[in-house]
Amino acid sequence: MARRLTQKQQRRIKTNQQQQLEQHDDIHADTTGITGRVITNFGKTAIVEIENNELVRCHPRQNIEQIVCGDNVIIQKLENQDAVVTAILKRTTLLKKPGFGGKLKPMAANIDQVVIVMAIKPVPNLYLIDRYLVATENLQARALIIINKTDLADDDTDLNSLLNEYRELGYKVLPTSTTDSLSTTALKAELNKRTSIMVGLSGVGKSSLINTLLPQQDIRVGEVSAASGEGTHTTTSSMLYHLPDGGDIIDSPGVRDFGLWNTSVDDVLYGFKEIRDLAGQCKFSNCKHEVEPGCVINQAVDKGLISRIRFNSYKKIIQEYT
Ligand SMILES: Nc1nc2c(ncn2[C@@H]2O[C@H](COP(=O)(O)OP(=O)(O)OP(=O)(O)O)[C@@H](O)[C@H]2O)c(=O)[nH]1
Ligand SMILES: [Mg+2]
Ligand SMILES: [Zn+2]
Repeated sequence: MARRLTQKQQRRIKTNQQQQLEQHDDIHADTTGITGRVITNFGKTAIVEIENNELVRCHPRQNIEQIVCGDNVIIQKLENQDAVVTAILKRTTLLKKPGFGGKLKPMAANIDQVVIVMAIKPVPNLYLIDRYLVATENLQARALIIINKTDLADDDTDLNSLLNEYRELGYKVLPTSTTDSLSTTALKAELNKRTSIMVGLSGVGKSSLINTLLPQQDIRVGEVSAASGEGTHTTTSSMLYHLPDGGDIIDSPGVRDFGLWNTSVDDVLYGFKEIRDLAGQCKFSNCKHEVEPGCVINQAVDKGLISRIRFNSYKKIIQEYT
């Protein structure tokens, strides 16, 4: 349950926020110092990588906005104490996730690819994939869909129809298993030259997959306990790793949703590329694609040109998130 703040606390937070806004310009103007990239952050501490792969323990200057994994920052080293992050450089993208009370909080920055990881068992949830895709499209990042744990597939698993559903839309879909090195080599090729983030429910194998790509690092990998279905060594904070063949990958804690709070109907439409491509052709320019006559989207669904499952996801996201 969200923590309730007293009126006094609320007033103090308001004043603090006001002060932060006023000082904001100063922070960004202060760009003397050493440039680095945030590898991880926990509480009030960040680990920043500077030149020669040196890792520096830092604290953000008090008036600075929340820094996140993947941020490019300016730091100042101090004698006999932790360094200070004095500025955040302009971000190309900022991925957010809901924090306590449903308020969005930043999760990772400067991402150009979102790797959506599903496990083949239990059956991948297409509605969840569609929600991740809407957030990814709106982030202007590339989406890569991974169906992991293919070694667990049995005769009933219809892997191909799953793969094709999204391949037909133009998304790259890779089946993987940590026991199949060909599949992880294919994954490695997709991560090259990009900053990617792994997202997906807890226990689908995000950390395990990253582990297969790194020479020595031992990321803690969770055993999904049969009783609770919860991961026990679950990843608790996002962490950026360099891949030996190029590219950076951010491991993130399992999240059910990101970036879909305060979403507009237009954002949701933008998230479904096959629907957005047709939307301008409806008879009425303000068509909501519900029961209007001359709705090209509904016609395309009836003709099988747009998948009914995807159209249902579209309607459900609008209902739940806008
Ligand atoms: N059979 C099989 N098990 C796998 C595979 N990948 C991961 N696992 C197992 O799945 C469990 C969860 O793996 P993790 O890598 O911790 O999952 P995660 O997605 O990082 O989970 P969180 O950090 O909680 O978000 C572990 O017991 C892994 O050994 C796979 O390809 N096949
Ligand atoms: Mg993990
Ligand atoms: Zn329409």
